[in-house]
Amino acid sequence: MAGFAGFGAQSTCDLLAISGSHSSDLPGSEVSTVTMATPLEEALDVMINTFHKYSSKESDKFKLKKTKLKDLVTRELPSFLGKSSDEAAFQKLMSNLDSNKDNAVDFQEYCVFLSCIAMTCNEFFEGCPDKEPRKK
Ligand SMILES: [Ca+2]
Repeated sequence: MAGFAGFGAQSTCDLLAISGSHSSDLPGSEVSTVTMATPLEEALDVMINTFHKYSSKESDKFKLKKTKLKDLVTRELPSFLGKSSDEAAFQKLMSNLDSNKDNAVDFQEYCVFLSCIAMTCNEFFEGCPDKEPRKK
């Protein structure tokens, strides 16, 4: 992926080479396999790009201030927010995420946030294996 920060084309090729010969059974598919990201790689790309989409509007491009975090959660994670979009609940979320108390959410704190959501979703769906793991 073009926007995959830190993952140059060369290192992506190396990773694919390490992962074995899964493309060899499809003749002529080597080029597309190298350039095409897997769903997980795409998910990571989306995680990174979503952060920068909002952080790039700030004076510090590597942090999300409270208003931008609120924009991100409201627009990108609407099912997480649900109907509890009151200010107090959001202030609590912000204070929980801001582990170093600098009044901003940096990329590391954002990753912890997404990991927590992923773990919560995983625990939720462990109890109902027949359900489609798409919606809460
Ligand atoms: Ca912080």
